[in-house]
Amino acid sequence: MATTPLEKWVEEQAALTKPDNVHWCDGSDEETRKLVETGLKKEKTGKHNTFYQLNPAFSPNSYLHRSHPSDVARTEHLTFINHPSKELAGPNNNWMEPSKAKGVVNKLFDGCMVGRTMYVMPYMMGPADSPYAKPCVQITDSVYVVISMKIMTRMGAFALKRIGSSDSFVKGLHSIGDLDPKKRYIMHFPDERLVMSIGSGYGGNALLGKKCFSLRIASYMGYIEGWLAEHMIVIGVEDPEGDIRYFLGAFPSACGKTNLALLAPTLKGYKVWTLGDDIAWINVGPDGRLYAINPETGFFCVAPGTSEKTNPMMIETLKNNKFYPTLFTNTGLDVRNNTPWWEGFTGEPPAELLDWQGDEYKAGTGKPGEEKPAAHPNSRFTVSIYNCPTLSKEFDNPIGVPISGIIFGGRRQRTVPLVYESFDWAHGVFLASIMGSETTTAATHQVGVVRRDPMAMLPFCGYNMAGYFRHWLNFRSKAKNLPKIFFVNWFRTDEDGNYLWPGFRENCRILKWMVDRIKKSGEAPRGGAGATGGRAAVAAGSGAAGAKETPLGFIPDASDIDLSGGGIDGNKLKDALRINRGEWQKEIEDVEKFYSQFGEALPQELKNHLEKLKKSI
Ligand code: OXD
Ligand code: MN
Repeated sequence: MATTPLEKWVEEQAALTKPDNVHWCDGSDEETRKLVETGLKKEKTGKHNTFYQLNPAFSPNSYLHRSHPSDVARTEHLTFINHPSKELAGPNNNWMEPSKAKGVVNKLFDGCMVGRTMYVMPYMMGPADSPYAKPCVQITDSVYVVISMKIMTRMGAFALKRIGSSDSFVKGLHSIGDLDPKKRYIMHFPDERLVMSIGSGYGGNALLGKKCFSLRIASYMGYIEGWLAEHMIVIGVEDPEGDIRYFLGAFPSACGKTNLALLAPTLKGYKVWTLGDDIAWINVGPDGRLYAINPETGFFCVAPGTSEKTNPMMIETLKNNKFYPTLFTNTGLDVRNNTPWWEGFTGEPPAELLDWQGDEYKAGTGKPGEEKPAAHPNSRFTVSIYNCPTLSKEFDNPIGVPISGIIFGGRRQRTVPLVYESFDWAHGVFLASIMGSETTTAATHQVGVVRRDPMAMLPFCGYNMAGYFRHWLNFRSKAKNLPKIFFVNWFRTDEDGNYLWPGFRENCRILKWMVDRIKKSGEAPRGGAGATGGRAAVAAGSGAAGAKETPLGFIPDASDIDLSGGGIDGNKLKDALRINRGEWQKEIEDVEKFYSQFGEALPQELKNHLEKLKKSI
């Protein structure tokens, strides 16, 4: 007999989905071990085993998972934000009237767990003792999802304790259903703090603490409550004096976000400390500055391209498996070594290789449409952040870290300079609102076309983006000593399509320029001796941290970037820093089209900035 709102909710979901058993997860290591064992045997629900044990000499406690071939990425066209009004969902979201949406999914949930076990997972997003953390409960019928959530969140009885007899917890109901894409929906009900997801086991669709709650629902909660939930990495950059400044970084999927979060700098004396690679919750802290926590405890990363060269710290993270299982999803399998393999991991494919569907690997012809990768381009690994050798000692700090800089980036071959800095907060919000990026495979849409992706939040903002932009602008009066706002594009190419900037570990040189800009403006690092108050006017040009004023903001000269010991071509760097005015005229037309969807709701201040940019370009 249910006595608390939580028990009552679980009872109702069990009555709807009709599982054979209900298992309340305690989040213990013993439970994890038993569930992995279950996954190593055949589950009744799928053709494949859930997990295949990989070579412990490569990474202890690691498993390969092969998904249904149609279930390999987020499905944005089946993702809905069901506010009572369409206006509140905005042109940036799919919308259904809430009771209609419930009708659609309730039919699919009805009896979907017959013959299966229902797992009830109490978990926290954020450190359990953080005032900014949120208690949640997700129900699922997938062992893969339970193990993934165990890696990605803080799961256990402490979440139950925090919920107690209250009704204030975030609810997630998930079933893989029959994995039929025609019966797949990811439905969000922001008013009820509820997500209902059926028909997919893919991370972004099925780990409901991640994109669904920590971005879509949480961004709306932040709008109401005065904070921000953002698609951002959190890092600390340590300089040779040992001072650490914290940055946030927003990039659309597969733009090098994780590589930046675990950067191993090539510049002597610099270190990057990792706090998060995907999501940041940002609050105004006790001293009025912005503070960020990462609500997650793991990485869910694109595997292809990850190597000793591109991300040595991530390779160490994968091999350094101490606490939790590590999952590899839809990678290839090196049969002789029983290790995962993906394009870009090592030079040549191994001699005996299975592709991501478990078939013998046969290289394609290489013609467009006929490439046959061994690993799915959106294959992933799920690994605990506590394995990370560069994990910041502030990671579990309940109030998070004070933010000195925010970096926005995208993938643009021709248009966007390598780095620039906004004139001020509002100008930075404007520039972030017009961000665009060439698309990748993390969501199922066409690859390689530019899509506008403000703050890298287009697929994740749980309400009308016009209101979201206004919310960002309002931090001017809510917070003190706002961070500087920077923009980067690691992907600028020459006429022949060759990259102009080496990227990866060399990106530390751009971070150094940012740190110098912050230092020059008079901000002290955390715990540093200098004043944290009023920012001195930033002189343009000349010397360390130099920059010149351009229509886009402050842009460094090639000579302002520290190229010591790197063998980096200064002429190419010059090209990478150039504003391509012809491209920007096209860009502005595209932005005008994007802005027009928001009509009158779009803040006038942003329209003014666009007019100004148009004139000066
Ligand atoms: C992700 C994404 O999975 O942004 O992080 O798609
Ligand atoms: Mn992401």
